[in-house]
Amino acid sequence: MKNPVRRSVFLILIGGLCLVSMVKAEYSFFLIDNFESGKAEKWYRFGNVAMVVERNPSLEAGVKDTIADSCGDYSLKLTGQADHWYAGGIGADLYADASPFSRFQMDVYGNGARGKIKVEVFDDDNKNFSLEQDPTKDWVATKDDKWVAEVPVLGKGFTRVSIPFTAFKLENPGSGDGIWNPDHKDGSGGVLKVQFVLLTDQATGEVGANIDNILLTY
Ligand SMILES: [Ca+2]
Ligand SMILES: [Ca+2]
Ligand SMILES: [Ca+2]
Repeated sequence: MKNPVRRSVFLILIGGLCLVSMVKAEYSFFLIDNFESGKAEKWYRFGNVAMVVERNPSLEAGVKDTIADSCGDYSLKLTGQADHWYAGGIGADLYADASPFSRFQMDVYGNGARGKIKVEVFDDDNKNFSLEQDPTKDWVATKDDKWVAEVPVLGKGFTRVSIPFTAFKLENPGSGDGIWNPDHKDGSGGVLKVQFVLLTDQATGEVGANIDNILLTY
């Protein structure tokens, strides 16, 4: 591109496109829940886990940082009693077209009882907006892919956890197509649901955490 005028017009165009995409990326996300409604209506519970929306614990801990500020007034408190490292968990139906996004993000506040949160997402492979599970085999997903990633529960204060979709591992090979395809193509329900399972570091014991700002983003 020898002509300097054409070259600068080209560069301005490219710069403008970058700016537009940056602005779009910064403000575009799919919010699953930030609990500012004060309710946890969209969440179901399973196993030995209790949940309650409570005032942001950072306010009580006197922690002041940008992540804590972005958590607003409310977050969801999860507590569980584990048996064989497993306490139970919560989940929400999404039916989301997550194809514009590349990562899962949430804020986690540890309460001192150490453990892990296993994040589970399911993409619809037999295109029926439904998750088929086998109740006789620990509710394993039989037709759709189940993708999992583990998040450590750290000490007090909110930690922002951002997991690229590429870091999720397939837990039920042979059930779905084994491909991360979270779109709505051909009548697929996309990402059917997200679940959080509480796990402890010891075989038995308490585990708990607050979670907030759960979303899909770029
Ligand atoms: Ca919040
Ligand atoms: Ca299905
Ligand atoms: Ca799939």
